[in-house]
Amino acid sequence: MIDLYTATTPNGRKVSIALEEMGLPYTVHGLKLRQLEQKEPAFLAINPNGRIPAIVDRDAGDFPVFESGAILIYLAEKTGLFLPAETKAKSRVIQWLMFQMGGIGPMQGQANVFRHYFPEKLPSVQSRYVNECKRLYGVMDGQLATHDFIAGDYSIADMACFPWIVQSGYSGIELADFPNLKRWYDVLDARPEVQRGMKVPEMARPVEQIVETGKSMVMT
Ligand SMILES: N[C@@H](CCC(=O)N[C@@H](CS)C(=O)NCC(=O)O)C(=O)O
Repeated sequence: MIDLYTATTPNGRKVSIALEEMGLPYTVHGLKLRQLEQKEPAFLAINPNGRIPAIVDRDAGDFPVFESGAILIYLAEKTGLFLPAETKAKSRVIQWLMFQMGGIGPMQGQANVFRHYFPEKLPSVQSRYVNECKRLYGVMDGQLATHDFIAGDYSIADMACFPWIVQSGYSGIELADFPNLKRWYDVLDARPEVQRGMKVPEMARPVEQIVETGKSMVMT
């Protein structure tokens, strides 16, 4: 059994999508980020960085894993699914996973902060992050012009990117400007496992803390 510590954010949902796709049984612990449950000592013992997601593998001596990309690799290696064993194919998946972890995630996260939460309106800063996101979306769109999925076959790299692309409109990006990415998005969006993973954790917060963004709900 896997314990999943998560919240209603893209980084959390990468992991619930992967757990659903891999058919692994898991228990969800939804953390209230606004109440700083992720900074509690009990959670810091699992993730010293004090952020979601994190997992504890109860079948592996209560082994804790933090950082969503590391969690996806751990789960893929545990199950032998969605990460090829062959060195070059595996490298391709990890390259695109790192592209998401170091690019799409941080840049789109900052775009959201400066567009929606930061007290001052700083147009040049907003443009900086939104434009960098558009550039990264263009890179994905180019890759998907010649590939069905981001790294060849469907993999943990796709699972890592999807919950961020779901939020494109909220981040000031028009998905229709990236037709190959939109085609890929529609394929993933139709998968029942992805749909189930995107619903984790169930909403447990007052509605005024939540912004409706198309099919996904994100924290304000
Ligand atoms: N690189 C980390 C980022 C994790 C992260 O930023 N988590 C956010 C939610 S998506 C969080 O826990 N924010 C609350 C906080 O920083 O206290 C990962 O991919 O796991």
